[in-house]
Amino acid sequence: MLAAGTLRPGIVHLGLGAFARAHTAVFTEKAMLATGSSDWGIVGVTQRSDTVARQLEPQDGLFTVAERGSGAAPLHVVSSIMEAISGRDHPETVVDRIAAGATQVVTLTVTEKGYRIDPHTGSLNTADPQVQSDLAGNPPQTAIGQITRGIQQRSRKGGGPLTVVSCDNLPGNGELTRTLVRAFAAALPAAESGPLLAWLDANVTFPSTMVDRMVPATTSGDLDAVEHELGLRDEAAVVAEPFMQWVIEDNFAGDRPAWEEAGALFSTDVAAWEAAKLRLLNASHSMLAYLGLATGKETISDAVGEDAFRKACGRMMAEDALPTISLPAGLDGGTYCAQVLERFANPALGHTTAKVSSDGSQKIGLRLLTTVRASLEAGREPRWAALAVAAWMHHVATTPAAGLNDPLAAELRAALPAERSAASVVPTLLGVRSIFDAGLAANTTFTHLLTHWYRIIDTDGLDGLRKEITHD
Ligand code: CS2
Repeated sequence: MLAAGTLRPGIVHLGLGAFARAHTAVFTEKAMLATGSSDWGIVGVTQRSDTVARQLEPQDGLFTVAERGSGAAPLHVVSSIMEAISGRDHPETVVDRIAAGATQVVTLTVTEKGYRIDPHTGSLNTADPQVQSDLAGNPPQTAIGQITRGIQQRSRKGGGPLTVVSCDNLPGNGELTRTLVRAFAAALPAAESGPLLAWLDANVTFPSTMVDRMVPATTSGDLDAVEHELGLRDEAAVVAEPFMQWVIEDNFAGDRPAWEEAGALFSTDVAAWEAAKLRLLNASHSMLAYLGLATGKETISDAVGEDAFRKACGRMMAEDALPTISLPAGLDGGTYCAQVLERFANPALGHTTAKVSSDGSQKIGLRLLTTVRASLEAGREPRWAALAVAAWMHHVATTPAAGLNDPLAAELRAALPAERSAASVVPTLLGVRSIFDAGLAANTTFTHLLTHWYRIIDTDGLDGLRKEITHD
């Protein structure tokens, strides 16, 4: 453990959820311990609620990581977080911390929807009311608003260079974050945007990364189990699988932690790592979540325990996704897919299908439709990826309004027809332009596949799926 009171605040982390605590905070602690440095203390910022900040505050930022599954390490208390701030309640403090001289790096895990992307332009959604409020000069509530205002204050103080490291499951997450931050800066009054953009372009870099670790939501049962083992109640404890991976583009404007000492890989090929992870691991994860929900499977390990679903995932990865990606050097496709299925099967993790199903409107485009488009363009039928998309459609059409955990829930519900058959649901949801482009929606191969699978899920359920998947 790092000695209490010795840390200096080198990193501001936006989005202090369970993932960040089990991934970014662990890598950073390991890097400091390996190099004897204390310069990379993390100032953690919660985004939408202050819960984690309130939990960590009386614990001096300390929290436990409980690994679950074969090869799990003993409980580990992580000591790299030196301050936890509620970004909702103290946005100005967040801006100050980003502008502070000691801060060299901003990391972020705010999930796909946290970026406020306009799906039609791929840039910042300036119609979003919170983005508008941030642009109007109110204390910034969005991650992009906080970063840009922090950079602005830093530039005005004549501060040093800064590196912004996105750690979310988005392709080209560094370049994307740069685009969004620049779009925010460009939308400010000209007297502000000119100098800000010039400073930003000269002093701030945005490396891309690929992050990987399965981290379920912590349950009260997990907290009790940790208390039993630790002898202390830790309200901020997180559970995670033993596996963890971080691939980072080495494009830092200033100094950085020696994350490679903690097992991170610095690579010039992050895009290939990210595409492989999204189209293989995350795509299968979503497939299992929606098929699992349709057939009463509570966890991902239950879902992958169903032979037919395991087979469907395997075939989606091998037949649909793999031919659409160029794997990075050092990654063997077959081994990776087998390892992914084995990780999903971890019975101790308790990763719920409900949790992985959340925010589908933000995920299926990146995880599944990329494969669908590339396959269709190459003249192949994306049979298995279409099954996953049909399962998502079924989830949207059959989940009661209040239960649909998705930022587009209202729009999706409003689009749905009163009569919910394959023939009505599939074309209606294909009409949601923020998810499906017109070309994809008009593609008859894709529409037929979706209708075929939707019908089986909806009318024949698990038995029908078993028959269709295994006889094929
Ligand atoms: C999951 C991911 O919830 C989800 O959408 O697919 O959070 C997944 O567990 C991680 O990306 C694994 O690295």
